[in-house]
Order: sequence, then structure tokens, then C-alpha cells
Amino acid sequence: NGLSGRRDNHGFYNAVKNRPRILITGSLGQLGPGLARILRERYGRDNVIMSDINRASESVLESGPFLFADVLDMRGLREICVNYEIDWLIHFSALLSAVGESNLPLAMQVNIQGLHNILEVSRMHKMKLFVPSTIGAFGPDSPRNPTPDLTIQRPRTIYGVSKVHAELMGEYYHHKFGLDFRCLRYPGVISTDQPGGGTTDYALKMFHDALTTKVHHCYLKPETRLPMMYIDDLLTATADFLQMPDNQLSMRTYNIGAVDFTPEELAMELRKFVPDLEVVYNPDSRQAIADSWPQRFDFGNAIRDWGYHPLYNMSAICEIMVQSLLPRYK
Ligand code: AKB
Repeated sequence: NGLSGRRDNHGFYNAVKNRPRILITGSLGQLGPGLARILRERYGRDNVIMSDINRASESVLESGPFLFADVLDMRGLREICVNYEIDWLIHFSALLSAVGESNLPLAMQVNIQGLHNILEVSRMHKMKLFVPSTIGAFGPDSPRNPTPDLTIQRPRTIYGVSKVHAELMGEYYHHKFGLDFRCLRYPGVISTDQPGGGTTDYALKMFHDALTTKVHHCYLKPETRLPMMYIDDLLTATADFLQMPDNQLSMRTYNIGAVDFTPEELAMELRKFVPDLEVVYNPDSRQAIADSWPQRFDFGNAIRDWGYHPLYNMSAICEIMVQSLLPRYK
């Protein structure tokens, strides 16, 4: 009947055979629930296990399998991958740029030690491994407009340093051990769920503020340009990229993105919906981080190699965000 009875012992009854079984670490963040939804549509509800060190909400628990998994616990990770016969590992656990600077020891543990554990588990159990990277993997010495895939990377945040490390370690494991390592460098991601601790987060907050108080206090200067994309484009791209035959990829790490804008440009676009939106600029330490990052991302290789094709431009992003958030604040 296409169902795997072997998972009865572990409570997941309906994982479909001959389709990948996927574990997502750090899955309660900004991207995990959405990616789990898309992958479950493609491979079956019980083939995708969400995991995190935090408790899941009722809606996450109802959406499909969820487990506790700590990326710092190598034995626990191995146990899950063996018991649930995991084929693909999607490693979302990480501290983002701003929060990483305020908790360096934890950022080093999670972003570097955690990655080492994930790489080793993936190698041992011959899994496909996806690790996201970021515009933050570039630094002030990188060309910023546009930033190509292959160029100088000298980031100045622990987040960026750990992501360059992840890119290089993954590619090393690929060449040395044949690990099917795949990595996309994401820009700032626009979604209705708020992330935590990033530098690009202001953009999401501006949407919420526009529809509530109509005043946004921005921690970046009005002219700070950063690459961004809408979450649906990112999730589709990630699922498509994972599905791509290995021999179609000429690289293991690709830039992706869609648009770039400044806080002032976003405010102007939002004023089409909320004409009296006010933005008060009060730059803080995140300004220096943003100033060291790409302003515009070159994702030509992703388009050429695996048909990457973002659908949402700036006005489409604003429209869908306002439409999605309005019912919440009515
Ligand atoms: C951050 O701002 O830290 C993240 C990122 C661009 O990787 N959103």
C-alpha cells in the first residue's frame, strides 16, 4: 500500500516509501513551518519531520510529525536519523546576525559546533544536506552592487563568519566524501511571521507597524539598500533546488534573491495602502552590519543552472503582505 510499517514503533505511521524522509532542524523559526508545508505537499505529510529545542504550537503539532532535536547533541541527532531513516537533512538551526553579536558563545556553539555535528551525521548516514547561507556571508570588501556568487568574503559578524565556514565545510565534505551538500544564500526574507534577531527584520516590522500604530521606528538609515525576497519565492526555490538532479548543479552554493530596496522606498510603497505612515529613523549597531552587506544580489547562476524564477517584485510583496496581515489587525 506504499506505507512504511516500520515507523509504527516511533509513532509516524504513514511515511510513504520511495520518497525522501526529511528532517528539518530549527524548524520553529521563520522558514521551517512553510518549508515543511511545501515538502509535505510534495513527499507526504509523515515524510517530513519538523524538529526544534522549543515546544511546538498546536498548529505545528497538528500539521505533521514534530520531535525534540538539539543540534549540539550528536548522539540524539544520530538516533533520530537512524530511527526515522532520514534521507535529507535541512539544517535551519542558527542564531541570526544581530542576536549573534550579543551572544557570541552561543552563536559559536549553535552556528559552528552545531554545523560540525550536522555535517558528520550527514556523512555517516549518507544523507543529502541543505544548509542556508545569507547575504551576511559577504563583508565590506565584497563588491556590493551587484554581489556575485564567487567573490571576496570577509564578513564582520559571527553570523557571517559561521556561514562562510558552513559553505566551505559543506563544499569540503562534498569534494572529500561525496556528501550531497547544497546551500542557498538567502537575502532578507519578507513574511507575515516575524523572525528574531536579524538585521533585515525592520522590513517586516514596518508592515506590522503600518497596519497598527502607523509609526515605524527604524534602526537603519533611510537610504540603506538591502536585497530581499518574499517567503513563498524562497520556499519554492528551496524545494526545487533540493529536488534538482545533482549533475545539473555546477556549484554547491548559490545566491538567490528577488528585489532590493531601502527603508524609505519601502515606506513609499506602503504609503499606497497607508498614506499617513510615519517612519522615525534612529540607526543603531545594526546599521554597521547592513553597511557591510550586499546592496544587490547577482543570482544569474541559479537562473541558468536550475531555473530559479522569483515571482514577487516589490509591489507584489507589499500587496500580498498587506492583504495577509489586514485580517489580523481588523
Ligand atoms: C539577518 O538579517 O540576519 C538575516 C539574514 C539576511 O541572513 N535575515
